[in-house]
Amino acid sequence: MQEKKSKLIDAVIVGAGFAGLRALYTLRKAGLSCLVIEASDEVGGVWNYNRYPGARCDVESYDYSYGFSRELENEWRWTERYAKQGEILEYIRHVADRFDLKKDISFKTRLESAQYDESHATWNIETSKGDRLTARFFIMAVGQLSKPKKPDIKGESSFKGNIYHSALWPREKVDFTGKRVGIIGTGSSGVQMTPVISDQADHLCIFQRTANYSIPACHAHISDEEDASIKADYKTRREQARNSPSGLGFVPNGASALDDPPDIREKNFEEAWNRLGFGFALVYKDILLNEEANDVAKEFVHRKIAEKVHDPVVREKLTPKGFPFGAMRPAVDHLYYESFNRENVELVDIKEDPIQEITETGIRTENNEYPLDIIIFATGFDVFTGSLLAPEIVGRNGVTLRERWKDGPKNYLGLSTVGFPNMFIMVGPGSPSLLSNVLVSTEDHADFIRDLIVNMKEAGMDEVEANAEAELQWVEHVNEHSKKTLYPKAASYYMGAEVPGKPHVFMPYSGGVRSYRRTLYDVMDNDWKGFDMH
Ligand code: N01
Repeated sequence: MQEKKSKLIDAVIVGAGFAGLRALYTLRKAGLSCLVIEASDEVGGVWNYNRYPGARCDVESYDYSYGFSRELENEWRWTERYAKQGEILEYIRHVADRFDLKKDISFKTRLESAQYDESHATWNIETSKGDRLTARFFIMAVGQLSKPKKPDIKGESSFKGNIYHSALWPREKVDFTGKRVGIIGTGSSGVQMTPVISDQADHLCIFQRTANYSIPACHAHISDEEDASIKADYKTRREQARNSPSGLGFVPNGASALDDPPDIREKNFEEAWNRLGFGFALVYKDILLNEEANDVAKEFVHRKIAEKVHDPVVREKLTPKGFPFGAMRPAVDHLYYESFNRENVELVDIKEDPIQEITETGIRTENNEYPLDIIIFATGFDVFTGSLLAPEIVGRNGVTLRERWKDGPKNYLGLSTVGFPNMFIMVGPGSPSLLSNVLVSTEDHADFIRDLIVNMKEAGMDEVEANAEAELQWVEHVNEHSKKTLYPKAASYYMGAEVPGKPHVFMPYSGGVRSYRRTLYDVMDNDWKGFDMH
């Protein structure tokens, strides 16, 4: 990759994950010169970093993939219903090679700062390599789960064993044989790695602060017949996903959980539990909207946990309390609850017995000591805004994005922020983002940004920026819509609760990908309403 200095580039895109690559493909095809800057030496974003044992996607492979190329769809052969991290990374590498994307990616290059130059309507961008780039458009495709979060626990540096974070997992294999392992955190990452590590380790301690819900993944290999049958009508499947609220590839049930008699409801729950993974939460239209409907789903799930976990004390601790089912993102697991029936697995409730320090030989809680050889932080991320606010992004009049968003993210459609012309954010706060199949959201955003830029160029405009009133209304709409759901009833990352001191506002748009896309089309059809162009 040749260093590109001072030459005016049409679009600098930050991040070579699914979103950045799709933006690169799409904008390049529209005739724009593009450069992607990527901190790693690899494409893949989160799928490049989260290499922990058991890492998989909980959206079905055929839906968690790009829909822009029929040839790509037909030639790629998924092997499992829910792909493992390695297979997804192979897929992204394949896409990058197939469409010759790497020639426009500068690897091992981190964004340091971006400053808007009002006199030229361009962005001046500085990278960790010392490059100074000038771009007409600046696109942040940095992902929502890309700034790992690790608690500051006293004594960590004294630990004689190895410490890992789920999202910064080494490329070489970690051997757990004969080891005493501790996992801190029971979100999706902790839940996925628990059964795999418990198979290998001598002893595994799970340090749980909040019990969350988990739904069985129902893994399955894809037969040649199934692959052929999906590919024969892939278009319909894609349309179904695009037109469902979550962007997942199945038809949601339009009925209320309260309308069906208990025996029918039980049958529907049972079928969904054994087939749909994350889609279980959508088996009735109101599970995530109405507390009463949620309670019946919750009761079913609590029964399932009880059937799986033998020890009554452990069962009680693993049963979530105090928030609606699905209000915090549930995990999708393979034999998570069952792991706690193993002799070598121990659950430590750190709400009851908080961690005091990491010692040379393990973890000391208020009442106990746990000798360990390996400690794993599965403690998640500074979600939604972490990676957007890490670099110094300076808009009009020297105002930084950090200052502009100090009370929470403010933007129009999740895409554009007042005071930051010609800058776009992909799949971030204010858009369906993590409340959707992010591949559907990614493609919607890439296409919308392309259409907007092409339109601007045709109209001879230099600058585009969210209009202050449209931004205000959108932020209000995102907040108001969240109140129709049960999401705000849990202290989760949807609410900014994962990082102490972070503004408590609802981050993603909860209206679903279909209605969101309709809004995008409406904006396009009405002369890009809500955007000011100069
Ligand atoms: O992170 P999390 P994750 N002391 O934030 C605990 C996606 N994903 O990496 O709830 C002790 O969910 C924290 O406890 P609490 C998916 O969107 C997808 O697991 O804050 N514990 C929680 O238990 C997912 O939602 C896939 O009380 C601390 C855990 O750490 C998102 O990534 C796979 C703590 C963090 O859970 C994030 O998942 C993996 C502290 N100081 C991830 N701080 C699939 O596609 C935090 N915790 C399947």
